[in-house]
Amino acid sequence: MKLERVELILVELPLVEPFETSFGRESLRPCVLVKAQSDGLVGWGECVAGSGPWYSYETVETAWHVLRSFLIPTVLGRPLEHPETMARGWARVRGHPMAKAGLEAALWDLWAQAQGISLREALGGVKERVESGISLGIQPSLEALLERVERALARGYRRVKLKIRPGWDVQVVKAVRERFGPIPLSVDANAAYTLSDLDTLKALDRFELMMIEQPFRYDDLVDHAELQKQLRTPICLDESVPSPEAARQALKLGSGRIINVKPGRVGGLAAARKVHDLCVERGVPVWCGGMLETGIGRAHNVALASLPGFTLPNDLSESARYYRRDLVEPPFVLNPDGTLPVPRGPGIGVEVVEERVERATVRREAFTP
Ligand code: SMG
Ligand code: MG
Repeated sequence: MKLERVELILVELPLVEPFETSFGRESLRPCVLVKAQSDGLVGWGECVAGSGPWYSYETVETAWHVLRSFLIPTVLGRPLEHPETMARGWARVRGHPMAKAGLEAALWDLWAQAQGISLREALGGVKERVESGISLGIQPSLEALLERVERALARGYRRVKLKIRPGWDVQVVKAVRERFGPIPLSVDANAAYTLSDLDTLKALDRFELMMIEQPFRYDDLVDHAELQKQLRTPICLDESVPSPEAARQALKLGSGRIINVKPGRVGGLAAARKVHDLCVERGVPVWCGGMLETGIGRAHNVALASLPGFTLPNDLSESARYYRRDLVEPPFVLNPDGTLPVPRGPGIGVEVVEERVERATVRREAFTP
């Protein structure tokens, strides 16, 4: 069995509603899909790089370039082996974790199918359902936010995360606490603060939040460690952990007490599992983050979140919260207990509806040996 063909497909999908964070507002989600073929099987991956270098330096265009020029050529025409073995081919490529994760994801799907097992089994996952949380973007008004929190709770989400930035923080959290009481609540700053905002962060410390996610710079570990010493609330690192090695350093420095695991940010599912294993060893809880994935990336993330160390609710919401018509069937629908089912079929366990992919496609390019 050889890897016969890899195709890159740039799709654009309108979000059900715009998503606003401290670094910007997004209404149309572009993403690069990776379709890998071998011996009659098709594996799918999703690259989570966005339209601009805001969340990280990667973009749709840098990912496309790195995939086509440096990553795909290292695996094309080779015998299909375990994704970790295949990934050794691009080990010398520095950075670009989202590009790597997109291709590796397609190989995981393909390889699991070739073994006749689910991605969950391939990764060593144990859970049949994973806890679902919701991340609520910055809203035009407090009323709009309160209404969304109410809807999320009624729908059964097990944790609500609020995006914050200077000017949309303490008062917002206070209002949510006053209206909804002791619900599982967290905040995510996407790197919008510095040590000079200590007063604000200390004010947030009084609201019994489950965590404060990524308050400081995307590449900082030192100031986060300083801050963690001064707060009761656990700091959760997201952007600051671009690899398993960075996770190890962050835990050594005490830069946070929780890690948000995103395969795209750390270079793939194998690297994500390494972060998980390291955290389990050290008694640090992890949860799976989200990048507004379509059902393809979501299926990979749900399988990852079935590993035993994912003990906190994940940023894995149901399909309908993001897209009117997801790219997969069946779409992800929340169970009444606020969990998402982990698909049991071979590979990612959901069917990619090619006709919907086609309709969302902006550009595609196929590679053969
Ligand atoms: O997929 O539900 C989701 C979004 C979760 O808030 C979310 N992600 O920093 O954790 C984060 C943000 C990054 C999103 S940028 C597109
Ligand atoms: Mg985050």
